[in-house]
Amino acid sequence: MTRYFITFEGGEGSGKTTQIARLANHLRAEGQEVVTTREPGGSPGANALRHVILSGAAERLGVEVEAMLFAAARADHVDTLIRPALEAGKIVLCDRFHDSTRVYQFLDSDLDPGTMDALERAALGDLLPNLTIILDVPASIGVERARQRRSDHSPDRFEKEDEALHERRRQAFLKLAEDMPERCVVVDGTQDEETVAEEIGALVDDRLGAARLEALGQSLGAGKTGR
Ligand code: Z5A
Repeated sequence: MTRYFITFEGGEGSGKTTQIARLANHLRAEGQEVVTTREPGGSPGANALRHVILSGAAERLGVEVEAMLFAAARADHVDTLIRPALEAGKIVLCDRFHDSTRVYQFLDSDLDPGTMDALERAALGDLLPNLTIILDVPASIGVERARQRRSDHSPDRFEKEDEALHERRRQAFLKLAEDMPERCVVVDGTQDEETVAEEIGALVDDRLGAARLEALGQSLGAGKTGR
């Protein structure tokens, strides 16, 4: 059993939901226990907040309150679903996580970065993803994909925003990857679905192999010192 936490990030329509489903199938076929989830939401408490946030009901309260609501939803999600699944040795795949708050709430806002750090500490404690896959597509492609898929419902609070802002967010995700190359890997989401899935499957197999070797090394080391 390999306890491992993978988050997927990127703009809307970048293919996160599609690729999480494909990666879950790939890992389950290898015999792994996998939990898939998403933010905002993923637990009953967080799902109640998802509706408040995406309907736009909280928008007039300002970006700081919205950031707090995302953090409150995340704290419930981490405590009731993510941490228990990891402690049970499962692999958790999560559609968006704390990097989305960094990009969506803190980019272009005059919020104090100290607020962001405090909210992250409160929601995450010492939990960080082992791997973050950033699906990169130009905003024009992502927005168009989301628009086509949406034919039967009106755009939510974030889908209404203009393409230039979505493009700035894309650049902010790329900057996160540049700043944290160990944790964040950028995958070209403009490739066809199958090619993206193969690239992600190979990347995750590699990382899981390395994590198992490291865990084995640690247990052998502990065995030696325990003698
Ligand atoms: N938000 C925030 O502000 N702060 C936070 O802390 C968090 C979130 C956690 C949640 O929206 C919103 O909350 C989000 C940020 C904000 N808003 N925005 N923008 P959501 O959960 O409703 O949706 P989303 O996260 O933005 O994802 P999405 O729009 O559902 O897209 P996706 O999951 O990345 O893509 P998809 O559903 O897999 O694919 C979209 C379409 O493209 C679909 O028809 C696919 O069949 C198609 N597709 C997928 N892959 C391909 C390829 N490779 N080629 C062609 N077509 C493809």
